[in-house]
Amino acid sequence: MQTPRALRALAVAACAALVLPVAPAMAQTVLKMNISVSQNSHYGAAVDAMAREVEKRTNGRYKIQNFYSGALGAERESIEALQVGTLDLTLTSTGPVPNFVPEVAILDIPFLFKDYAQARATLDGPIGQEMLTKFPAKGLVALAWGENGFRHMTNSKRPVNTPDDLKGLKLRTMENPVHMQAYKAFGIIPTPMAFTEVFTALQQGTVDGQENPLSVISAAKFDQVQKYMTLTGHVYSPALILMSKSQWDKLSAADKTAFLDAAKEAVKANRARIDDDEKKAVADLRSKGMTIVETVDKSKFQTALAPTFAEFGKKFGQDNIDKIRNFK
Ligand code: EAX
Repeated sequence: MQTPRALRALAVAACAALVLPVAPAMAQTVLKMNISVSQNSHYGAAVDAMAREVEKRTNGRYKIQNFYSGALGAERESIEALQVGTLDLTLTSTGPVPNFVPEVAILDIPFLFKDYAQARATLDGPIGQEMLTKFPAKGLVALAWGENGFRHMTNSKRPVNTPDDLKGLKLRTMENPVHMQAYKAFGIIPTPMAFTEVFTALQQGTVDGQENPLSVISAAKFDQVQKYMTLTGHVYSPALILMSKSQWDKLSAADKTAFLDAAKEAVKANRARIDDDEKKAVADLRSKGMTIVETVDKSKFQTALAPTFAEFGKKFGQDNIDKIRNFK
């Protein structure tokens, strides 16, 4: 039997419920972000930082759910999904990007960037920022330049000390026209393939080798399917944090700023992880059984590419190439 006291309390609560407005539960929008490599990587560090920062800077109104190792598709598929709005965000290499925004292709020319500092300064500077303005017309918003890293050659056949050692190797490449054109000049048989298929292709010998930055070679455990690596550093591979324009257009001005600031923090985490991988990965991969050629005469590889550089000069304009190469 309820006491008079309890009954009174109940009556008061009922009245309050009728009179006082109930604070609406805070609406939270969950956005999906997909990457091609594992969480324990330079991309995983970036997108996890992005998720933390977005939730913090929007007071929980936006939450990013991250998908790793190409769970929602490889890089080109992710970009297509952003365009049709079935995916919200991705961190992708520039590999497949020229298929969508051709102006970016120039960045994939071999030996264009001298080192990480010069590459980062160029992308964070007017040349890189101007390129980001080309994306909205393709249904994409480029929030920031991330990084994949300087790419190196691996294979299962033989050590590579000079370009001649590359002749006849069937090498997986990104779906990138500039890379494929250049690698042909080395006598490589370029085999474009989505990243999500590479480990199996190496394991089954469908291809002899591949080329990627140390961060990717480590994260993807390519030491398990590749015997030889040479630190060619033949291409600097930028990356991009992309958002679907349809999702971006729904953001308030304040939330647009929050996403841009979060992307900046993501890039800091991305580059810091790469700096760390660059220090540790060679010893780690060697300890796992890889035979690694650390010092190569890069001028030999550049000489082998001379005819292709001339073609790139015509295609992109030598002055545009020099502007990037000489940017400080
Ligand atoms: O962006 O496809 C590649 O080789 C890329 O380097 C990888 O997906 C990370």
